[in-house]
Amino acid sequence: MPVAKPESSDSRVIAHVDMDCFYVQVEQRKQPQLRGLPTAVVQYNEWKGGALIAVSYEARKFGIKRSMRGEEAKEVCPQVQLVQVPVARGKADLSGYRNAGSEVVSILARRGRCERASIDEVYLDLTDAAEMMLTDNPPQGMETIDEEALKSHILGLNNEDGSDVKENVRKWIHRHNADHRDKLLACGILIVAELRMQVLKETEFTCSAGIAHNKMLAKLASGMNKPAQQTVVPFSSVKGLLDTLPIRKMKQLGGKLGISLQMDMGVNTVGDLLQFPEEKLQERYGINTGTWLWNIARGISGEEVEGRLLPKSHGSGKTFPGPRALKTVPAVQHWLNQLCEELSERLCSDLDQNKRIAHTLTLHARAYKSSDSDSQKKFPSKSCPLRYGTAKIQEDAFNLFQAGLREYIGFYGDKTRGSHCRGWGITSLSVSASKIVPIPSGTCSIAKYFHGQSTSHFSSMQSSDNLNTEATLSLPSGSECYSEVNLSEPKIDFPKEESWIKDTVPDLDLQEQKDLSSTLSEKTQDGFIQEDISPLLLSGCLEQNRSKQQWDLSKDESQFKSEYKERKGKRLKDKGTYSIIELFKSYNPNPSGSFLSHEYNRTVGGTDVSSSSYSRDGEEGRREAWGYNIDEIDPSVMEELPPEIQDEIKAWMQPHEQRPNNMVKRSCTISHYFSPSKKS
Ligand code: DCP
Repeated sequence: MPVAKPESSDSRVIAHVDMDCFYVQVEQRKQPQLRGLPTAVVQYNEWKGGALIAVSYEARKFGIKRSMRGEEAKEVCPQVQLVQVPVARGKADLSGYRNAGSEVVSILARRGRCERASIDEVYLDLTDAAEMMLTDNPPQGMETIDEEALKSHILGLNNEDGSDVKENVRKWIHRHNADHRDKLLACGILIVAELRMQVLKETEFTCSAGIAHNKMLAKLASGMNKPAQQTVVPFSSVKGLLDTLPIRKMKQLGGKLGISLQMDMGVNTVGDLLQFPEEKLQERYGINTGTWLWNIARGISGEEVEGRLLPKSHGSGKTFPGPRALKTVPAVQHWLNQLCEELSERLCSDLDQNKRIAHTLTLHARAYKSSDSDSQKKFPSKSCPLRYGTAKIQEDAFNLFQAGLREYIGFYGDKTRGSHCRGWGITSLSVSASKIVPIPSGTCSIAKYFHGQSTSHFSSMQSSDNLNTEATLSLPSGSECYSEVNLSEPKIDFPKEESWIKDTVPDLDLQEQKDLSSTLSEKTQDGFIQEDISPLLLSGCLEQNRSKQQWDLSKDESQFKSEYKERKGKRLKDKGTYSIIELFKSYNPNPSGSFLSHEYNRTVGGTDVSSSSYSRDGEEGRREAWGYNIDEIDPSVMEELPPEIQDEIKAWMQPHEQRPNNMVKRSCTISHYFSPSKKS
């Protein structure tokens, strides 16, 4: 948790903008006849009319809530309009909502640093815009104040009975004797009101906002008055707001920490925290958390608005509640393939539109064992380096699932080997791609080449040879009795099927460490070394075939550790090459996933296409076949390439007669980087 910088935070102007009943608004824009009617968006699902995931404010007046099912909503309000979430690949398709969110973000980002926090939430740092307004056209001197700004709720403003609320707001904004902080907030009020009106004009969506001196307070405020309103927290009102605020309402205190504060420390409101000295909180919860708690009690938060318009990760998931739980490996694979296909599409468009690449693929699942006392055991999440291409993502995700399932079923699975009853069920599956970074600027020309060929090449790689059978899971074959598992037992819950990955995406650096330590400390029961070790470990090991089969399974722990150190050292040494190596590795179309394949080691003169292309005559042909001109390589890219590739490119750029003889042979390396290799 960030440690605050109290001295600077008072003079910032931060807004949190949250769309109102967002999915409903998106559907109402598509079907304008629904505007003004009690409407709810329902998750694709036939059971009891599906789960409500967004409810219009008109419907809320009838008591309709998000936790209800469609049929319940109809009972409460027969005229409620239920709209189904669009469906693609047998699951909810959220792309329309995501795109609508992007439309809003592009408008909000016009006045300051903008951080997209979720599918319908944005933080804005408007400090510079407010300072500028204060200099050029201060609100105190404005003759007229925009009507929308006058509708603001200013916490602490005395709106006694009978007083004209808008007039009070106007006076507050016009105050000449206000301190600098309040003057800045007054500018924030005008800027945010204007932005919200712009959003309405351009997208037809309404939103609500909180305006304060930091993110924490702005977020608290934005939910206070909805829909289509804005709430302001002047510095002088912070204490009053926090004194009575239930501790669990604070972001990050809804979970275990909040419970501990209540149970162990008797803290029920944020204000209750004020009684504890910082040292005491640090003693109990550690230095950082202790300081953070001490700060939030005083409304202090140094968390910066990150300039991020794009999501931190992409995810695709689906739940399979109750009787719909997946009970066979092929059923899981079927759904994983659907999810991976969607994920792959999104990764491609992110690459295409934003020039970003993702590095880590993670599989999450929820599962149950029907006849196991250890029913609390969670299905382990697994990660591995992400390789681009639908077939590869599908293959890797399936491998991650298999590894997770083995760990999950443990000895139980072994015991039932050969029997008909396996007794597990998967109630939710999701795949996500994280560690998304922009392609280093110098690599754009190369990326363009890869991207140009990627779609067709990768889509043609849909293979059936990656369909591992249950035998590889050490499970009995046949799936008949899976359906016999008693499914009345598992708890049926209906979380949303797909969700925007909010700030809950785990800190991957920490995750990597955890993954690594678990890899070092355990060799899985089946002798399969997990691939959810640090992706950096794998990327640092360029010569190492990533294919699991090629890991030396007999390695003991110390060998493994020393190898890790060695690879890590290499990675650090090759730091500058990391990003582009990752990029190339991701695009490496070799089905084995090997960076330096068998094919690469063949000498020139072999009959395979790639090696024959290194003859001088073949060189032009290869250039043509790639559709990529080597001369177009941005020189700045060179520094990022591994030394052997740099040598090779330099040699290519030299006049032919100056090339050292061995260069022809060495050019195999670059061919492997750049060429779409044959399927072996
Ligand atoms: N959403 C979802 N499943 C949930 C919660 C939300 O699919 N369990 C989707 C539908 C919502 C959107 O995310 O429209 C935004 O969620 P919010 O929590 O911001 O709620 P709304 O925007 O619907 O309503 P509000 O006006 O209360 O913010």
